[in-house]
Amino acid sequence: MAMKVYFAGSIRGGRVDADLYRRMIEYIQRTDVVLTEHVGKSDLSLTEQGRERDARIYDQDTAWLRESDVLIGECTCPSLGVGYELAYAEAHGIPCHIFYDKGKTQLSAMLTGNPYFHIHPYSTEADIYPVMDKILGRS
Ligand code: 6K6
Repeated sequence: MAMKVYFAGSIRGGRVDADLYRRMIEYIQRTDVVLTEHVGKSDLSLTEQGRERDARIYDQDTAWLRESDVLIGECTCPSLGVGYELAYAEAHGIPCHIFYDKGKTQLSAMLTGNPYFHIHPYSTEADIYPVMDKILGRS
């Protein structure tokens, strides 16, 4: 059965890796469902929406998190929102897989130091996809 995947990637933290997020999302979507497809879109709004509209984003995203089978995060670009989502997922027992480009960043010790998280440093984008296959039970 298709897995429900919560894909987490930086939005207001910076969109430098948005194209990578889109490719990772498309790869997951070959067999599984991505609840957060918007994270890979190039045209999404980065500006603060006001407390009320942001509250709707928070309510929707936390509902999706609770119903997801797994969180896959791309964490090369640091994001407060993604950090929050990881802690929220842990609190709800959702398995979390974190990818980051080890040539570009060093992950926070609050992630690498927590054995709950499955951490996947990579050197090139091509390294990501075989690991993703394992996470999604394709190999
Ligand atoms: C509307 C349509 C597309 O984007 C929007 C408005 N913003 C957000 N919509 C949905 N989820 C969001 C939005 N802003 C942040 N998030 C969630 O936080 C995503 O699930 C990302 O994984 C994470 C990014 O956090 P920041 O701190 O980098 O924004």
